[in-house]
Amino acid sequence: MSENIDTTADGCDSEGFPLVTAPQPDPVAAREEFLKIYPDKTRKKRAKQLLVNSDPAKPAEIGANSRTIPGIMTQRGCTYAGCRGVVIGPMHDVLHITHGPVGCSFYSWQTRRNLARPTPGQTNYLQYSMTTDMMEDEIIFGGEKKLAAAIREAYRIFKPKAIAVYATCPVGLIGDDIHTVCRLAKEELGINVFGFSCEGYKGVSQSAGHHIANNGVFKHMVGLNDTPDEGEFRINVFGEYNIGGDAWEIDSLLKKCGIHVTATLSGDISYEQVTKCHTADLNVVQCHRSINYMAEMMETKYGIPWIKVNFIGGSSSAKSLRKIAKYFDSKKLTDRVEEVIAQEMAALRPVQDEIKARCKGKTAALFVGGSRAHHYQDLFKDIGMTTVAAGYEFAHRDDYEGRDVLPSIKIDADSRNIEQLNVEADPTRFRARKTPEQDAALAAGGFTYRDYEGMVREMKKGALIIDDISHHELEKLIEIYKPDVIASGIKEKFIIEKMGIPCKQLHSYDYGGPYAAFTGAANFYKEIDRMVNTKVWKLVSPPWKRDPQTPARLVYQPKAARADIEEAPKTWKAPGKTAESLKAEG
Ligand code: CFM
Repeated sequence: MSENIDTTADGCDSEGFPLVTAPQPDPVAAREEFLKIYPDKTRKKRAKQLLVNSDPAKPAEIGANSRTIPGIMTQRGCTYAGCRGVVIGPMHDVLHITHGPVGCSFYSWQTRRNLARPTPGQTNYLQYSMTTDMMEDEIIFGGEKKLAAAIREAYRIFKPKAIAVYATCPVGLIGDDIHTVCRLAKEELGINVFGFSCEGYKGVSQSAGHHIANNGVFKHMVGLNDTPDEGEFRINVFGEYNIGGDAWEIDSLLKKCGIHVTATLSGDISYEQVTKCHTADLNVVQCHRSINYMAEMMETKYGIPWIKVNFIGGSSSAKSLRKIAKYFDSKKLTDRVEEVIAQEMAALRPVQDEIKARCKGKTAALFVGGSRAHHYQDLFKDIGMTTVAAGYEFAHRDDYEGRDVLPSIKIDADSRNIEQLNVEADPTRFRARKTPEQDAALAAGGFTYRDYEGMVREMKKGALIIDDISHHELEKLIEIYKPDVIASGIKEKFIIEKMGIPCKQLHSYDYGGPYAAFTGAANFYKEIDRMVNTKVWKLVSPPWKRDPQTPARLVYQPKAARADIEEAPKTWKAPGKTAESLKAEG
């Protein structure tokens, strides 16, 4: 089989990683430099989360999915964000009601760019931000009545097929029983109404919200409609949320190959599609972190196996298509997949070659969520760039080290807080998709199920792996490594740019995308080419260089080194304010 993206021929080392042009720092010394500022206890904890990839074949144990130390500026979000915002939020005809103060709803509304384009006749509620708008009264006397009224009102106006209710922090604190309210509303209205106890504080990050969302979708939606879609080679695409239109790219690629997608969870998906997704014959998992729970539960209950795929990057997309074809073991599908890969690569290769000539030898660092920091490394590699440092915000050890470490992951109090559903095979609907003989033949051909090997194995020896990176570490990384581009989120984007490095926002893509599949890969190459080959970032002069007294420079430093900035708060004045007016304001 021909390899479509040639990363080993020009400018690569013996392991196939692109050669880096600029001299690179010693990662062990860099790590020491990152850590030395911290007080002892903090340093001890951060040391477990900040590793040098000394042996990619045997990933070292990383401290992941643990609480962020107070005082550290983290990129993380909350449990509510992971549940309402990430996993269920993109379902376009489920009406989502946030039970809480108005801010939680407003700030979880649409900024993630999970796009939807419902077919005629379907509804799209994504442009609405619905909340019970809890006020002091409800916090003191309880918010259940207001929630029941909100559900009735929403039903009267919109007549949705399903309403999902999300609990925010105060709801958990005052003890509103949202599940009873939902059950009564379901009986009264005759539609599906269900709630999620996804209070922001429930877990150490949004990761807990993913798990809570998976449980709720599995309990309340999956399996309600047993009518399978027509179409051959039926699969579900899991962990793809259609940011900037990615799911549409993947859909149309699969369609060209003759593969039918029953449901994408949850990018641009309807309620109906979720209810029948248990009728498909294979689950392919893109974002392992957010949806591995669902893949596992569906395999246990309905017998649908799952495999890991990655449609980010040209070579990764080709590999994923071939893996799906191998599973279905059909000559027709295999031939079609090869034809499509050949066509897509014929269009992508000239773009890739042209851009690679300008980008090769450059470096990138990625700090994103729970899967992109890994997947997007393939796109950089496609154009001859090397990832010198990467890390997730909230992923678990298996996303770094591979699923074989799962049995050794310690369950701590924070993880125990999240319900683990007890799932069994469905007495009538469990159907093994392959016979033991077929599975044995697949295994003999090198095919593996449930096969996420994690980020570390695919990174270069000596690269830095940093979990839940802090702002201090990010600044140090820029100072020491000077990567050509950093892919991360909105919270640190402007710090990075002010330090003279272009930043590709990989959560909502700024206003770009799609980046998935072959067409998306071309979009990404072009954008990175523009970013790393412009001089504009080198011309930026950040405020703290013009005025070293700027309070933004007030980082923690050992006392002796702090003398020069100690004076800053006394001399700095807010713009337009005098010392007198500040005094008057107290
Ligand atoms: Fe999965 Fe995501 Fe991600 Fe994620 Fe996210 Fe996202 Fe992300 Mo932002 S589900 S883990 S919680 S791929 S919203 S679409 S970009 S942090 S890397």
